[in-house]
Amino acid sequence: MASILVSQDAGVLTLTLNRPEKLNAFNPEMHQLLRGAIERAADDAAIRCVLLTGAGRGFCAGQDLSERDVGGAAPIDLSVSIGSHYNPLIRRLRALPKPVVCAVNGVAAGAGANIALACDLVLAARSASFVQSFSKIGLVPDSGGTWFLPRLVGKARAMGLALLGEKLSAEEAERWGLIWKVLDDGELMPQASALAQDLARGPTKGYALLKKALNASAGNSLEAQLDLERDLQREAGASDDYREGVTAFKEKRRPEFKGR
Ligand code: T3D
Repeated sequence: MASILVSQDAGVLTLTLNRPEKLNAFNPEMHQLLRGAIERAADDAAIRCVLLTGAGRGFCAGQDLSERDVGGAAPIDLSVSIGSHYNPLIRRLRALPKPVVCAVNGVAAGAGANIALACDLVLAARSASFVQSFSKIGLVPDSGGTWFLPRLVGKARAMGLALLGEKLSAEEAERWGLIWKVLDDGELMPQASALAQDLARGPTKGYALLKKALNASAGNSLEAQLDLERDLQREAGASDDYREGVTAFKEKRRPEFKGR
């Protein structure tokens, strides 16, 4: 079985992490397949939203630790794995000019938790949980964790999550503003798919621009952000979808966006 399942329907590319016996922990093949799928999503105009989820009872347990040989005396350089796999994945998810919905179906641990946080809209099953498990094995939160966490939940909670490595329930994650919404387990995939299909019918170009603006804001002054908004609005205003949106509003009908 492939370690990533890929399906496409109604403008949505669904990517399912598929190593359920390891709670969908990452190995090199999984990184490679996920990379190819996200590149396809970027290049194919028919794909207007990506939905990421996991097979089985977990979402993703981060790096597959059974692949790490820590028995010898030779120094271990994890920067190679981070630099060649995890960092490019986070950059690709953030830069993808289409919305990425993450349906966290179960435990999301280590890099698995932070990959979820790198997505644009995070939904979680009520039974799911988030664990910054890195400190339990002597590591530092990676895959953007030290950037996302303090921005999403503040430094005190980020520090608690990182130092203690305790499970945070999906409900608590929602209350803390770490994720968008918690859903009953049986509702997660139907609602995540419906949401992804709605987004796939939306103004894709506008979504890409708003994603760029929000992702840039954490590093910008208000002055710089106002200038960026002006420039992105120039682009959005030149899109077919803007014309369609305003026309549909005036004609009191639903807009039919083409994504450009
Ligand atoms: O190395 C590099 O490239 C650097 C990059 C690092 C990025 C990282 O992600 S580092 C963090 C790695 N991940 C972890 O430390 C999480 C390890 N897993 C856990 O702490 C727990 O499994 C969970 C909290 C995620 C879930 O706990 P629980 O009790 O629900 O499940 P379990 O019984 O622990 O796990 C079920 C099976 O999945 C089990 O296999 P078994 O005994 O039934 O054959 C377990 O070994 C396996 N599993 C879970 N996580 C991993 C894993 N196998 C390999 N790698 C894992 N990360």
